[in-house]
Amino acid sequence: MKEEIEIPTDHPRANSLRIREKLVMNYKLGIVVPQGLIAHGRGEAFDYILGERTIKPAFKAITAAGAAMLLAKYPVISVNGNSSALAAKDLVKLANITKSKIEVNLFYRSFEREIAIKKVLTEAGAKEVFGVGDQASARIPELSSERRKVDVRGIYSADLVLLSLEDGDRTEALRKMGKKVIAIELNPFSRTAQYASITIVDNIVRAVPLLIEEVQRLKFKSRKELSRIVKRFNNEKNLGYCIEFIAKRLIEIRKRKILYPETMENLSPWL
Ligand code: PTJ
Repeated sequence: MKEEIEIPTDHPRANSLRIREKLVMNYKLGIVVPQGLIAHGRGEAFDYILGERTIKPAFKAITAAGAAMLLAKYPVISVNGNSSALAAKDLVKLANITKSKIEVNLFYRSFEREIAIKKVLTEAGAKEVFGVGDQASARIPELSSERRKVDVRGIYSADLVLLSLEDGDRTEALRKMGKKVIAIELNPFSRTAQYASITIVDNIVRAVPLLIEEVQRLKFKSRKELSRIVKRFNNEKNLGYCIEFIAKRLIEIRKRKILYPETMENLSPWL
């Protein structure tokens, strides 16, 4: 499917507009729900404040996430409409290098969407996709949304779940089941961000490629060293740094009327 409009390459917000086009196209294909477009808008607002770049605390979380995925016995990557539209290829690549399973898990569940998302993931190279139709017959306890439906061979049995663009209830419920949760979430105030074991406050389109690079680097480390990396990481503290970064950036913008990333150098050490 073609983009609605040709986005001028020299447009200052070309990248952001291209991402929007991707979501709109995927909405038309029945992969993204209309609510997903609204959710993206919330993410965009946070990304705008962050300066549309990966900040230092996100890099720290990515290192911890890479180590945790390599240490996990049964890692599963949970995919929904937005994440498959924005990062299917990279998520499949990440699954391959971390030996993770991939499962479709939707808030607005319908069989048609499950099949459409499975197709996207299969075309992106996934050999096996869990959580479609009757396969999602297991239940996450104490969760009433459609997200409670999981695959017994996937999320239900996982010791670690990587999820993104999500509502907080399931993260909390998965933690109660004793699972480690890695969340990719632009909003550090969200319940997902607060409940996850490791929160990567970054745009999924930047975070997953960086996570792949980090896993490639970390895979030569010993399990002892990987455990040390995970133990040293403190999610609450790291979220605090993200919030401090946002506060400083807002004050900086207010004081100097700056808006653009090239003027953000003075915000180090957070960048
Ligand atoms: O495909 P479904 O049926 O599972 O539905 C997916 C949506 C996204 C509609 C559903 O999970 C939902 O309603 O999510 P929320 O509660 O709106 O939360 C989405 C979160 O994703 C928000 O807190 C945003 O900040 C965040 N977000 C949006 N875009 C991005 C993002 N985080 C990282 N990268 C993004 N590109």
